[in-house]
Amino acid sequence: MVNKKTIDISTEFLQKKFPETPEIGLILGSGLGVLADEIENAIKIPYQEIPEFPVSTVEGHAGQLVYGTLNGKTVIAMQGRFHFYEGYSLEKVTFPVRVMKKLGVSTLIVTNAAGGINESFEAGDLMLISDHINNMGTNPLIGENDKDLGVRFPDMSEAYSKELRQLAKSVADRLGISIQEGVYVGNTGPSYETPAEVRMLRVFGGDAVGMSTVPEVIVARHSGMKVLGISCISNMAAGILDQPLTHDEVIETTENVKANFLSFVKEIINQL
Ligand code: 6GU
Repeated sequence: MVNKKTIDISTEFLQKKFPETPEIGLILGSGLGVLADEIENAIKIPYQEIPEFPVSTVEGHAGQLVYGTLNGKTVIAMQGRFHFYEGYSLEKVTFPVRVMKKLGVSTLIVTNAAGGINESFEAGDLMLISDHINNMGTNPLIGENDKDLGVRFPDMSEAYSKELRQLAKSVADRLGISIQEGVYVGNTGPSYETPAEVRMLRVFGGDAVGMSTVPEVIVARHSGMKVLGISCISNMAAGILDQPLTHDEVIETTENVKANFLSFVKEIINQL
């Protein structure tokens, strides 16, 4: 179970640094961290400086929180997230979401790079997440439930807000950006799927597959936040095209859709 005290300690540390309550939280996926560079009057806080935040076990920087304004709204963004495949428990993976909630965030925009399962998709597409399949074999809420954080058995029938999806679709229309919509499958990684696994996930109803997002969204819903999810289809999943998957391709594609992604998310925030 999450220790409320640790949430409070991180939150109080951050509140002292922030002049106002952030209303919108952003989790930025692989290659999509550039959105945080657009935040005005930014206050940047490396994760390792935040007491009780998960510590990076690998060398290099795990990432940072970026607080400030985006289109007039007060936001807090995670530039870099914690992944299950890195060895963090799901409690640690989702800890920043608990802190965002405690800070006052009511709407969470979650982004990721994902592999396309739906054969009508192509690399470079943006996909609104309509729903997800938790294929991680575990759940961040396992353990004793703290009633102050949410109910024991949270409803997941509208994990991704219908209202926010409608708003996102009207924004895409207006900007002339074409978007897909579909079901995101959360796998643990770090190996990519085999072609047989991709066929199985397609039969299961998946449209895209990645290694994140599902735990964070479960915790966001447990804590009563509204969620909008956006996947950048960085590549087609294994076995669809006759080519191997590389992380370089993931980064290269996100580089190419950056401009669309930025204007899309910024305009959604403007409309919130
Ligand atoms: Cl093909 N699979 C998974 N699990 N994650 C990905 C991906 C594929 N492409 C980008 N991220």
